[in-house]
Amino acid sequence: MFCFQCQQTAGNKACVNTGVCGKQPSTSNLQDELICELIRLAEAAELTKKSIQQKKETDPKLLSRYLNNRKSADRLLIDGLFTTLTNVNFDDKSIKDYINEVQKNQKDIMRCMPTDICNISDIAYKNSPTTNMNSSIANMNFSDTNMNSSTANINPPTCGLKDPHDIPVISLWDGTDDIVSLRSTLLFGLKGMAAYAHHAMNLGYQNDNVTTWFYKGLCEVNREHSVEEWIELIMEFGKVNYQCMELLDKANTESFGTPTPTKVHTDIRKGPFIVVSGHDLRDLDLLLKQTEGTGINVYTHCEMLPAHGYPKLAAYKHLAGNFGTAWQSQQTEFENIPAPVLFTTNCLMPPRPSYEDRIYTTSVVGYEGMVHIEGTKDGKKDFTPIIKHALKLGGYEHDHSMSGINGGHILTTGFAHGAVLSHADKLTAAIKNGDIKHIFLVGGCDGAHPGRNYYTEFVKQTPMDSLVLTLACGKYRFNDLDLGEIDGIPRILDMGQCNDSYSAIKVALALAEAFNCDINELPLTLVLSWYEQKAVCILLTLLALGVKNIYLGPTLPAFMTETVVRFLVDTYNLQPITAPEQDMDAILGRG
Ligand code: FSO
Ligand code: SF4
Repeated sequence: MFCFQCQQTAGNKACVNTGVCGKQPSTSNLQDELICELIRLAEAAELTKKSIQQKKETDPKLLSRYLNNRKSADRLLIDGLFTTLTNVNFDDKSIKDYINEVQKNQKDIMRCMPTDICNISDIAYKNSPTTNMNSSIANMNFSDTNMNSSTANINPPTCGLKDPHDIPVISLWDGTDDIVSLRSTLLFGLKGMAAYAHHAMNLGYQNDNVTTWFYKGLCEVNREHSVEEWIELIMEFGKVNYQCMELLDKANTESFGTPTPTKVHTDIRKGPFIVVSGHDLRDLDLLLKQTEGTGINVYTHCEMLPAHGYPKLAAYKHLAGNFGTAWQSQQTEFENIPAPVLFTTNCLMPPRPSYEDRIYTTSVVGYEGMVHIEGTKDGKKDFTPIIKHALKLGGYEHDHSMSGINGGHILTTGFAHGAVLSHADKLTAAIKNGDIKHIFLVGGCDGAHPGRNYYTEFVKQTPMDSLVLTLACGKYRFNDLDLGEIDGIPRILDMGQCNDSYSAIKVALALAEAFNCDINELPLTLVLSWYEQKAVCILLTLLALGVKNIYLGPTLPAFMTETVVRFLVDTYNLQPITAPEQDMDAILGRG
């Protein structure tokens, strides 16, 4: 196995035996295989589309069959990429089944290709000799003269391509370090964007530009490019991901209302309950509907906390509070609770025997031996197994204080862009008159890395005349701190999940407009923590939008080579975090 896609990768280099996340070599290899099959699917779909377009007269039946199959491919690409994200799916069987489904779709799509037109010369022939060329391709006759010398002996067919496995797919980790790094940056960004597109799609929202870019992105991963071309592609991707984040924001707010500041309890009421983790608001909504009137209370865990801010979700009286802290503490926090836990997305850790029978997965999440709640094609889900389990366990006999694990206090969430910008005048006035001298966005993922207490210390050191915007699960490092208020505005404002990073960008852009300045001229500093691939796509979006001076930690991505890091530092003044006081001094221009 070879995997270096997340922050906790072994030795900050790569996991090559078993993943630090618990991923086994067989799973890792299957995930790579799945990525290659998704690339092949994207190539097959684009190739077929082009062939159909090149026909003088389009056969309407063929076109409609193609469009139907392409619709299935949209979902397969998005969910397939999401499946391979860190801490999502550890279940070899489900990944194998998924690969089979993708291969079936590749064939169905290619059956729509007009028999007399074939464009295989458009695809990966510019790849290096390390490309896994299928021998049937290698023996075909070339008519294309536009090839580089390393592949000039490989001949594309003139027509009649039928088998998806005739489409060459790159070896993901082969090539010079810089090229593997740039290819990986785009691939990991695509994985992150797939998570956003997945949630939006679950709510019935799609954006053609975004969906089309999954095809384009995967095909480009399968090409050779110069460093400059890779960077251009990565920046283009960052802009498309912004559209995807905007789409998800629209999907969530139109479905569940504009988030409003909401107080959330952290203790557990007596009686049966279910804990819901992950990011998918639709799954939470479905579960809340199905548990209404059953006497079961539902508690959010980790990244599900911001769900309390959405009016339509908050309206469920049995959405009772938030349980525990960030994902990396789940193995101790889930140990003794008398309740089952539902994982709608990441971050799932290998469950300990003491609670493994209480873990349920749904959607792209998977773990061998856990009960998986499958959805129907039209998105219906039956949560009866977990509901019955919760009733059987019965919960606590009395109201239960969770003060041992982050309980015993009230958290506040719901400060997404709608809520913050409804006070835009107050905010700009406070900045103008000096009541607010600086705004920090301290957000991103949490994790087990020891250096992550940097973020707690950093927030503790923020001056009293500064605001701290936050989002994602990294907030659990400091969201129980009482930092007080400025003019009635709480100093810590929870803008939502990592999936809501759009909110932070929107607020920053609105402030820049109000002050008639560039985003980089605002008294605003982004201090980010990264863990998995959603953080990668967010970072690429920020860079593509021209945001500079971002502080990033706890370590820089292992998949970024010195050349790539140097480019980011030189162009965007990206700063690896150092020590809280040192960075604070630099940001505020002290000492
Ligand atoms: Fe945290 Fe996990 Fe939201 Fe990430 S739960 S670490 S960016 O997967 O998803 O912030
Ligand atoms: Fe290692 Fe992260 Fe890959 Fe898991 S996802 S195998 S921890 S690099």
